[in-house]
Amino acid sequence: MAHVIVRPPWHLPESAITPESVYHRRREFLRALGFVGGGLAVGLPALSQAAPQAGSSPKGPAFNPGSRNPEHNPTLRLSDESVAIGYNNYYEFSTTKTRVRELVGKFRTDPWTIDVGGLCEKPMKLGLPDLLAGFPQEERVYRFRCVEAWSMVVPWNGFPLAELITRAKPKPEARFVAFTTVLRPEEMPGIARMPDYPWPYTEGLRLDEAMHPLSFVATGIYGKALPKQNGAPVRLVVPWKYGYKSIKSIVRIEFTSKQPSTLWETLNPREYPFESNVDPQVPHPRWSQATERVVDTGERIPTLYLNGYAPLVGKLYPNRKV
Ligand SMILES: Nc1nc2c(c(=O)[nH]1)N[C@H]1C(S)=C(S)[C@@H](COP(=O)(O)O)O[C@H]1N2
Ligand SMILES: [Mo]
Repeated sequence: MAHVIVRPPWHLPESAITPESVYHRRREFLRALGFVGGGLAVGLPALSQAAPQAGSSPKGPAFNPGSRNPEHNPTLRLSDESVAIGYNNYYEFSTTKTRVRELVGKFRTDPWTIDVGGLCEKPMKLGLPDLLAGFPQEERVYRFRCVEAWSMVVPWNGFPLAELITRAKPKPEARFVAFTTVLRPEEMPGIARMPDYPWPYTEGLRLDEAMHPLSFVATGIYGKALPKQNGAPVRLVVPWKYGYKSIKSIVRIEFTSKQPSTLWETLNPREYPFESNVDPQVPHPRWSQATERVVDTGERIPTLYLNGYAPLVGKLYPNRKV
């Protein structure tokens, strides 16, 4: 009962928050986000100078972006980097997307350790250098679809989650993988504002979903180490599921036999069920999922089943009911 008392402004469709007209021109959109001051008409290069990032990249081992894997969406137009790193859902800091990067200053992301354990033969503790040097790095362009009905196209740097899982050697009883975000209320001002949330942020996948070659461990974005607001130093990216499955700033990966609980499913299982595949035919209880707003252009486009990844991952869901 504790977790349903608060009714914060979570997960409203974008159209409910901001008038459509704001999105019709990019410059106006960026102004709405606070990227443009004083009504000056400035171009994008000037914009990024005008908006230095409070959430800069973490210090630490040399970041290696790898080279772009041409198999993934080679023809998609990338979203503006300034939007991807300035329009963030990270509730540990703020529920206001444009505020997150202003509030990450105290968050320490170096040193960092991921504890891999549970039902596996080779539990491990992995530091960021282990992740950067111990796995084959590459860049992948992925569609990214938030449950709130907006989307981006983002180049992530990192490696397939399957590489890490294989190394941990899950036991035969392992059927799920549970992920946990770091819990540091002293550095994360949003936590105290939402005391009824079941922190830390948790997420999970079936083991076969986690082993799918599309499931990605990201340490970078746009060829640079992840900014704190995007989940530094390491996060998950599951491009065929709603964005909240792509958990940020991971400290624990655990193999389990039972389906793990997740923050969003605990808060509201009807709206945020464990599976949470992108599906235009399954509306959110409070809004349609048939279309999505491309965040940087304002264009509205149809949403694709499994976010366009059905040819690759559709066979994981033979019993889809629509
Ligand atoms: N720990 C944590 N991970 C999180 C979230 C969060 O609030 N906390 N928000 C999720 C949601 S709703 C989305 S849409 C994406 C946003 O990722 P981005 O800010 O890099 O675009 O992160 C996901 N991962
Ligand atoms: Mo989201």
